[in-house]
Amino acid sequence: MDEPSVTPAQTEPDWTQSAGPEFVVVANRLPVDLERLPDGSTRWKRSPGGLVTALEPILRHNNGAWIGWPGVPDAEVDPFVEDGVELHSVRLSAAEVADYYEGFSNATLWPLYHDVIVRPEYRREWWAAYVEVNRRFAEYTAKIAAEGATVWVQDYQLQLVPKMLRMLRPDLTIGFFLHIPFPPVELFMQMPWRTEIIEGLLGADLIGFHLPGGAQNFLYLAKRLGGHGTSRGTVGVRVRFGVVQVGFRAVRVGAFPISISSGELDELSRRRSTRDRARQIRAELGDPKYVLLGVDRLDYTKGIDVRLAALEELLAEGRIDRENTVMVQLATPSRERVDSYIQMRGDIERQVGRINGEFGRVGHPVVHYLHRPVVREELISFFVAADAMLVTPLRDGMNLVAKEYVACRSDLKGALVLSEFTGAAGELRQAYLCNPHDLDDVKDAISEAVHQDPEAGRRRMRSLRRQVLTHDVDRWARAFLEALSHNDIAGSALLPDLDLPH
Ligand code: GDG
Repeated sequence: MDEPSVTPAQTEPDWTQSAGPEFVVVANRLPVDLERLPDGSTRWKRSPGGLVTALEPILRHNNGAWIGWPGVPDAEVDPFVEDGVELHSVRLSAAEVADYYEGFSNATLWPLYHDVIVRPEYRREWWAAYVEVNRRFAEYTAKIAAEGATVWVQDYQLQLVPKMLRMLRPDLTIGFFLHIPFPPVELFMQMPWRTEIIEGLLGADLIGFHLPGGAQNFLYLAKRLGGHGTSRGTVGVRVRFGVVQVGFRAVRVGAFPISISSGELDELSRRRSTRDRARQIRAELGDPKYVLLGVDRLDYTKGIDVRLAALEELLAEGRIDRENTVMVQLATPSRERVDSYIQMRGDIERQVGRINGEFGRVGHPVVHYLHRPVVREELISFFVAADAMLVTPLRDGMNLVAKEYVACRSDLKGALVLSEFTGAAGELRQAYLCNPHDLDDVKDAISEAVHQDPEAGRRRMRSLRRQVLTHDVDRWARAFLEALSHNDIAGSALLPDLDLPH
């Protein structure tokens, strides 16, 4: 995010001579964002993320391509090559951004898949745009992929692409990975287009989720909805041991918990410049005894309100000392045109104001709140500076911030407070785990983390780091792609012991 702007060195290959890429990533967004400047000109800005870092070498070695939206409506961009990877832009109109992206993706699917924290809106015109845009991505992929290529489709915005693509190009190997939770049947059944979505996903050869629970939810729904319904009832579907048998085709389903570039973060966090900046941050905060930190996209799933409510009560009860404790909340702007996000931003900013009004002093607020992205180096310094990291989502597919904090603590200091409702909680068992729906539990976890015995804290951090440093994002990508390339591996190897009703 917010990295220095760059204009990638663009080279114009001769597309007519190309046999097409053998490995294609299809995602809602490209790994670079197009920016429109006030004077009407445009430039590219890198949007580095774990996914890009993990996939870049694989893309480069396999004559790879990335298909995605460049981030601004109505942009006509020719394909270009950056760092050995072909980047192909899919054009979205302003109306499609509103209906497919802000509407169906972020006001229907996002809340439905996150346990309906906010009520999902089911609008037929949004669905129509979702189908249309998914078709455009599928057609584009079908047009450029080499014969027999491997295609990896990413995330909830593109769930119809696997089936559409298979119909256009049966020669392709298709993988799909969902980055957010997959909901239980009782919630998913709300979706008016539930059959279309399940069948869309079943077009893949391998469907990956972060956790076995999501995979299990999907398998149950595949059995219930796949191959049923009106005109689609011609194909039989059987579900056994992590494999959905769709006619003659086997679709494998598995859990692949994503991670981060742990080694790189570890290295960056040890640098002198990072540590100096971390000390400086603490000094700027008034050298308090305890620095608490939250880092999130400003999203209602992240439970920013939960941790603020817990802090407010802990301060009121004197369990946390207002004189020597400071909290920093970095909240990256997100989905700012979606109604529920506008409402939530107001609520959180009122909460911050109330806490500071009640417990702060002039020149010494208790909560420092930033509603803007910070550059990566600065973020790493914040991780190094914080005594306790508060990660309290009501629901989160994985939560990379929790893993990033751990990767940055080679000093074995610091404590992680982590919601049980994140995917990361499955691996980070030595965190101070809490139920974000139980405010007393969150308060206890924060208080324990802040007042932890240093030796016990070091033991916990050592164990957390062992997990994060040995399970990085490369390992995640390799595990998925190896499973995808070995069609003969039974799904049971990926997802053992599924106890499914038949
Ligand atoms: C989705 C799923 C799943 C945040 N603020 C700044 C900044 N960030 C970076 C963090 C982290 C990333 O953004 C956020 O990742 P999360 O995993 O925490 O959350 P989502 O954006 O909701 O991601 C999630 C993930 O996909 C991957 O599958 O884990 O569950 O919801 O890397 O560090 N980076 C910079 N400045 C900021 O201000 N540079």
